[in-house]
Amino acid sequence: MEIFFHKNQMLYSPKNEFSSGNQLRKYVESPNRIELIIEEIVNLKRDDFIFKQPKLCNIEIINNIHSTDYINFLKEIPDNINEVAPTAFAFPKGRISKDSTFHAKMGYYLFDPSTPITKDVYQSSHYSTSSALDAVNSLSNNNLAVSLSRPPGHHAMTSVGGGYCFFNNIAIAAQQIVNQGKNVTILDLDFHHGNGTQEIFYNTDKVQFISLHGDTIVNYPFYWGGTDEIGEGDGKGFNLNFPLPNYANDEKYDETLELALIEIDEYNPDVVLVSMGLDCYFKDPIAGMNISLDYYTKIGERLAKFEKMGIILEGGYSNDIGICFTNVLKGVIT
Ligand code: SP5
Ligand code: ZN
Repeated sequence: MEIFFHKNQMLYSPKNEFSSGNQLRKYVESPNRIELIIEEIVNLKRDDFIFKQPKLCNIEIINNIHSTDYINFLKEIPDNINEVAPTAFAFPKGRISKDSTFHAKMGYYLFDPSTPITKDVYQSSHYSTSSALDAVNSLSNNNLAVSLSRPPGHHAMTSVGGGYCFFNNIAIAAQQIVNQGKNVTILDLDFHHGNGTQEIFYNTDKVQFISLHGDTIVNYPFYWGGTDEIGEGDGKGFNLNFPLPNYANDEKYDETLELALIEIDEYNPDVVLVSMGLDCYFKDPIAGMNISLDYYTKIGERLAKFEKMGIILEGGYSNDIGICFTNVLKGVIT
């Protein structure tokens, strides 16, 4: 099994974020998350787990999903920007000009202030996406692939980033498979609803999107993630949300996961891509579910039946993220 990751994904390392109102707090989506995961993978001492560096992908591939002006916004960070976040938003709708200030552009291209902009955001995001793409491309020769994508991706929409996400890594990778005439299921197991992935594939039947998440009436990202969001047009019936009650335990989660897996069997995709967040873990500092370390192995066991699968990292912020992640891998492999 090949595990994709590039050291330039570590460059993006903001100090603070605005969160839950007006409090400034430490940015939890840190490069250390990847270090913890790599450390645990190395500890497994399996010579069939091979780390690979992705090659930087062509921007046209990202442009299949994200608009040119959004990509350029992230690419053209002014030299004097150190670490800034938007505080005024183009809500409910607005306009932007090439002469707008950078502050104004941030409020147009980001949907929340927890996504700080630094000079490294583009470079790290480009490599994060490249890792996901190369992992998914490796599925033509292998049945299983892993991408340690960071920054994560599932909150990023076509033309707006948010929730620590800039490029929607899994969506960009899924689109590559669709372009080969195949169908994909994206199973999103991050604690937070994958609103970006949902938006991107809302009108297509080529990608089935299934998300299990903390109920968004009371949890981030708040405005999406209900059971009534089922897709539109050709996509109707191919978007499935499974909101879970706060502090749902292993048993409740497993019951719901089984329902989701039945839906995937019915859809019968060529490839399954998993948005693997580890923030349902009971010790996660920002989320609110009650999943145990052992249950992460069980999740892996449940996923093991898929013939072609790519596991793409999303969130997960506890110091046990490495153990959570390798427990999933152990479950998939055995
Ligand atoms: C990829 C991903 O997991 N993104 C998550 C982004 C969540 N951002 C805002 C979280 C605010 C949570 N506030 C919780 C306070 C806990 N005491
Ligand atoms: Zn999350």
